[in-house]
Amino acid sequence: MLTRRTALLGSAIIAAMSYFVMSAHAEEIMDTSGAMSVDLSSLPILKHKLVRPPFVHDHQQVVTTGPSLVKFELTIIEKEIEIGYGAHLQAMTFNGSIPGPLMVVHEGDYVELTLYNPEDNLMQHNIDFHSATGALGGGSLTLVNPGEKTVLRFKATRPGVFVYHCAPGGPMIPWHVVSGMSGAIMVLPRSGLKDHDGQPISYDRVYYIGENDFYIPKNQNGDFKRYEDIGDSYPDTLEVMNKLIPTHVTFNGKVGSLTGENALTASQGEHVLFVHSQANRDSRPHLIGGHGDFVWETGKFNNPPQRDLETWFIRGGSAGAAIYKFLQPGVYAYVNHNLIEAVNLGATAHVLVDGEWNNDLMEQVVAPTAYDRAHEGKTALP
Ligand SMILES: [Cu+2]
Repeated sequence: MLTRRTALLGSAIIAAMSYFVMSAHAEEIMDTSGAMSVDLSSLPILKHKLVRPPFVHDHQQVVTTGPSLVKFELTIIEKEIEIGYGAHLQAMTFNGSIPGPLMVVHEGDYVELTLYNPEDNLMQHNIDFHSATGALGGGSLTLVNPGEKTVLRFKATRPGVFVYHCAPGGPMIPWHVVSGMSGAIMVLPRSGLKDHDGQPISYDRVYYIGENDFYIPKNQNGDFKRYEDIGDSYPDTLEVMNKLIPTHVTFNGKVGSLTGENALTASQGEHVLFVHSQANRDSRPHLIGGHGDFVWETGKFNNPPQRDLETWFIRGGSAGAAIYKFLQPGVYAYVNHNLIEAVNLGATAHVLVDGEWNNDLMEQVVAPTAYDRAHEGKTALP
């Protein structure tokens, strides 16, 4: 029987070993000490305070200036989070939210991230930006022990929406990711988004939906188990993870985090940009009652958007973006259209849209009512 102490020790050893394997190679092939220094002192500096998803910090869609140095800060927080259906996750998070916040910059900007790993955390962490070039996306330059911070700068050379996630080496990587350590960055073209014909398009609102698959162990009675801390949860969680059957598939870290009182809102006629990331597993967003007017399924804005989609595909390890102009008022469900995952495992959001109903697009011609049984079955095929 594993005690908390041995579990912790075990995972610390695994973390140390996998880091050793990775860093031994990294040191052989990647010596950054002799590299030419880059003078960015003439660049304007932008500092953005990150906000909790589904919301996104204020930003311009189009910029007419040259590149900026854009500074962000992330603090890694390990804590227990109730994720729904009576389950608690020993979570590892960027800034305390699942997913971590969406960062927005423009193509050509320099992104400077200060990453804090507070002293009361138990684990080593780092960050791999899929939008960055080299050094495992920054992962091999940002490994921080509890009590340490690090600063990474990279140039955002490719426009699009990209995942970032923790990747501290070996078996720690999937565990940290399915414990909540992922988020996304949006690198906008400097001249803004373009439609299929290269014409400018903009959005009135943006929401960031991070999808997660969670693997919460159960006891012999089928009840979800709770753990003292992150290390305590590791051995059982690994066993569930390796079977690849999630107990939860959620948007924004919790069943119901974007429904009911937490539903997204929009107004008829508004163009809403949905950024959807999944760092670990495939997904298939669908807006029930609406469409994807312009969809960058792979999330990369140098490719023309697809139009009029009903459902789009988010590959595990990527983020996608979709713009929809809401044409009717009402409640829309934004789901992962694996409906078992949407309805039974949690991957559902709601969008409440105000406005005036348009009978030209849809009308209830006859409300549900009893009918003359004599006509029953007349339309059935032979
Ligand atoms: Cu981590």
